[in-house]
Order: sequence, then structure tokens, then C-alpha cells
Amino acid sequence: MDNETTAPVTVLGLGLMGTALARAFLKAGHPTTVWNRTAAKAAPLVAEGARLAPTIGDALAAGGVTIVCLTDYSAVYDLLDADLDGATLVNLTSGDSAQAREAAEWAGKRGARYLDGAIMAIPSSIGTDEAVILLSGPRPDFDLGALGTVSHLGEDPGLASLYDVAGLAMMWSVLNAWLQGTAMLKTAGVDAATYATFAQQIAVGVAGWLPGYAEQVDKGSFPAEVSALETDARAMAHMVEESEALGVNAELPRLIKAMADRAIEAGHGGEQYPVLIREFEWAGE
Ligand code: FVH
Repeated sequence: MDNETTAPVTVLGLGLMGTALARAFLKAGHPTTVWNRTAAKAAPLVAEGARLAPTIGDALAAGGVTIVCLTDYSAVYDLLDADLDGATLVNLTSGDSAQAREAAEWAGKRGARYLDGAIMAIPSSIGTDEAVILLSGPRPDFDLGALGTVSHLGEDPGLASLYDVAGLAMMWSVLNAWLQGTAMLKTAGVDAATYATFAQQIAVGVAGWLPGYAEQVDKGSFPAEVSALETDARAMAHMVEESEALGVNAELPRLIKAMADRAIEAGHGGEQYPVLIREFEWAGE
């Protein structure tokens, strides 16, 4: 084993996720110290070779990187209201970007090096390549590869949380679109599994458009190379009318069309779909 693999780590918080993180470190050969408010939860990990820190002070003194994985940021502040001088904290507790930046400042004042992070995975996938772990803050000089696919996104500690919610927007939008189509097709006796195969093809196809569309957004120029927004809006009208006629929920189709209609009213009907970025940047009244 090389030095990086055997670097000591400490995990604070042994809920479902913290336990999975500690187990992945143990499996990869890291000397692993654990601490949990309810100490009994540490027993299985201790049986697997983890060292139980009797107090939070002992846990912080154990050396190496300290991973924090608690319910929320207020639990983090409650727990770490101590001298953190010399500690390296990686806070994988879920929160928003403002909370992450605030926690970075708070930890810095107490002498800790602080990275914020987001886990885009479920406990059972931790330790596999499928587990996506996002980090932001100072560039890490340690290796968390035992946990999954780890990416450092930049120095701004809020970035990991921002990517997290951006990823969730992607995930729930795709799932809602699929459920809309499923509800429509069910009225004709098509089951969800049959439509899922077709929906997957569409999702993969649309995902392939992203790099080209991103170029248009970054340039702020939206020539209609494939289809003009006003052409798309006519197809959207069919989607709304069909949903209403079938008696399925038409909220999502109406929202999609309303955004396009606003852009068309603002004079963008001859441009391509990504011109709608302006509708998303607009914060409302
Ligand atoms: N589980 C998942 O699939 C998701 C995936 C995406 C990211 N999340 C985030 O991970 C954080 C922890 O989630 P979790 O699933 O491990 O949550 P629980 O099993 O409920 O464990 C919570 C741990 O937090 C400890 N805790 C809570 N409050 C305090 C406090 N004031 N002081 C000290 N520890 C505290 C709790 O301790 P105990 O109840 O066992 O004594 C657990 O160790 C979370 O941010 C997810 O959004 C997981």
C-alpha cells in the first residue's frame, strides 16, 4: 500500500452516510478514527478495525483529514465549537452555497483548513466509481479516492453545493419529464417500462446537444441552426393540448410553454432554444 492509501482519516458522524464513508476508508486500508454522538453506532465499525475516539477532542487530535457528515450545518457548529487549530476539515454535510462559504469563514477563524463538499451518491455506492464526491475550497493535498470519484471544483467553498443543486435540478427535471410522458402514454395502455426504453433514447440524444447549446449560452448568441424557438413553441402547444385532452396533469407542459412564450414576446422567437437562459437568469418580481 502506498502512503496516500494509508493516510489516517477521521470520520465525525456515523449516520447512514458517515458509516458508509468510514467503511470505505477502512476497506481501502486507511487507519480510521470514528466518533459519533450516539457512540453505540460505532460498534460495527470498531469490529471492522476502526478506532473509536472517546471525545470529539480526541477525534480532532487523531491526525489526518477529518471528514464531517452530520444532519445539517447547525449540528456541525454545535459539534465543532472548539479550537480547530491545525485541523483539516472536509465537511460533506448537505447545505447551500451560502452555508458553505459561511462555514469556511467560521472554520478559518478557528485555525482550520476547510473544504466543503457534496455527496451525490447513496450509502451503498460509496467506495465505487459511481459515487460522485464534489469538493471545493483549498486544493486538497490528500486523497479521498477510497470514497468514489472525487472532483475538486475550485477555491470557492460554495461551488460543491452549487454543483450539487444544479445536478439535482437536472435529475428531477429529467424524472418529471419522464413521468409526464408516462402518464400520457398510460392513457393508451402503454406501461411505464415500455416507455422507459424510448424515454432513455430521447434523454441520451438531448444530453448530446448540451456542449453545442452551452457554447451558444457562453457566447450569448443563439442562431437557429436546428430549430427556431417559435417552431418549438408550436410543438409545446400540442404537448399542452394533448395533456389537457387526456385529462393528465398539464402543469409541467404549461410551464414549459409559458417560458418559451415570454421569450417569443420579448422578440426571441427566431432564435434557438438556449436563448431561454434569460428566463432562468431572471429572478422574478
Ligand atoms: N443518506 C444519503 O443517501 C444522503 C446522500 C446525499 C448526502 N446526504 C447527506 O449526508 C448527511 C448525513 O446523512 P445521513 O444519511 O448519514 O443522516 P443520518 O443517518 O440521519 O445521520 C445523521 C448524523 O448526524 C449526527 N448528528 C445530528 N445532529 C447532531 C448534533 N447536534 N451533534 C452531533 N451529531 C449530530 C447523528 O448523530 P446520532 O443521531 O447518531 O447521535 C448522525 O451521526 C446529511 O447532510 C445528508 O443530507 C446523505
